[in-house]
Amino acid sequence: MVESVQVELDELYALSTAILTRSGFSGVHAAAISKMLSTCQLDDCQSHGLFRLLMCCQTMRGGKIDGHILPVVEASDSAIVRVDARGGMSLLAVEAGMPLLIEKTRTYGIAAMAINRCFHFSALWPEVEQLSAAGLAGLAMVPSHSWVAPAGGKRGTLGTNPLAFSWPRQNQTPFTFDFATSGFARGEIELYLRAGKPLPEGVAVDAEGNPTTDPQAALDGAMLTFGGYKGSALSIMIELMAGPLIDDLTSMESMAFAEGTGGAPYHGEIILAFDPDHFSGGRVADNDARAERLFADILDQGARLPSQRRFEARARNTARGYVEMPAALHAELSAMLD
Ligand code: NDP
Ligand code: PYC
Repeated sequence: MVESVQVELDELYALSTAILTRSGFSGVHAAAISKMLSTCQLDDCQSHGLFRLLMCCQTMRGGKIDGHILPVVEASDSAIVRVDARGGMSLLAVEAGMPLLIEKTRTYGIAAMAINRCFHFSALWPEVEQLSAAGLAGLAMVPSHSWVAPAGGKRGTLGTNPLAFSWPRQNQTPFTFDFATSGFARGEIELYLRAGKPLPEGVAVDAEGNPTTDPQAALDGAMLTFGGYKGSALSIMIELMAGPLIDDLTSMESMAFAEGTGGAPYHGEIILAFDPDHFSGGRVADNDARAERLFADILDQGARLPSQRRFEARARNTARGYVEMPAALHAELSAMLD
């Protein structure tokens, strides 16, 4: 049983910005990162909430990131928005390009944002939910480091490669999912290690390629994709779409670039956006109702929609004014300011 502490919502952002600025990030980078981390923590996303401050600080110590550089949005008259993060953290680049992505999607019906040369550590759902909040459907993907073996292999080639999708709904929280294409996110395995808990079967192999439930052996060996060859194929697609397609690094290349310094992977990100007004031949209301019948039939069976747990956590934590997080993590983060 992991001992937890209650942390007031105001403290999340303040603790995060204080740690990041002390670590060497500029005020604007610290603000963008802290907004992401406290948003995730509010929704009880433990693996990509304030826990990821440790990865951000390790990235700074690794010496390859520029904690002050500002992204540049490149001019273009096509449906593609290109943002050069110039070796900084991804989140300011997303903020810089998102308004133009939304504008171009409304103009063309479909548009894409390619972010290049960014360090990336975060969840993707807050990004695709900016699109669904604007009435658009969004799909985002990134590679990471080559920690994950392809189906049938036993050596890390692929990243944990998250895929996120969000679909706008009238007067409701959106339909959103966001998951690693590895069976477990690496952050989740790190949390198992910290909690002293064994992994479930089928998540990883050790350095000799034997199945393991030991989190440290999994981190030292290779992680496995979810769904066997199906998750493996999706993961390869993400390598291609957020790597060579947008002229950026694969997870293997990101790992080589890191030269063992640890911290966040360095690569690109692609975000695709779709405007239902352009696709639905003017029958948006009919198509909204069709989507709602689909969701209703799922819920009717007692199944839940992805992100339902997250939205419930947000409502609960907002109402009570605090989140719960592992006491050891909170103590470790607080000690970083001593
Ligand atoms: P999870 O396995 O925790 O959850 C994946 C998704 O499935 C969520 O949308 C979740 O909704 C939903 N879900 C879970 N259980 C059910 C269920 N029983 N029925 C329906 N839906 C369900 O995600 P991961 O651990 O794989 O990833 C966690 C985060 O890590 C993601 O935000 C991802 O972006 C991030 N990540 C980032 C990486 C990077 O390189 N930047 C790499 C890998 C991961 P709910 O939240 O409501 O439970
Ligand atoms: O949890 O797999 C992960 C991860 C990689 C980069 C950031 N998070």
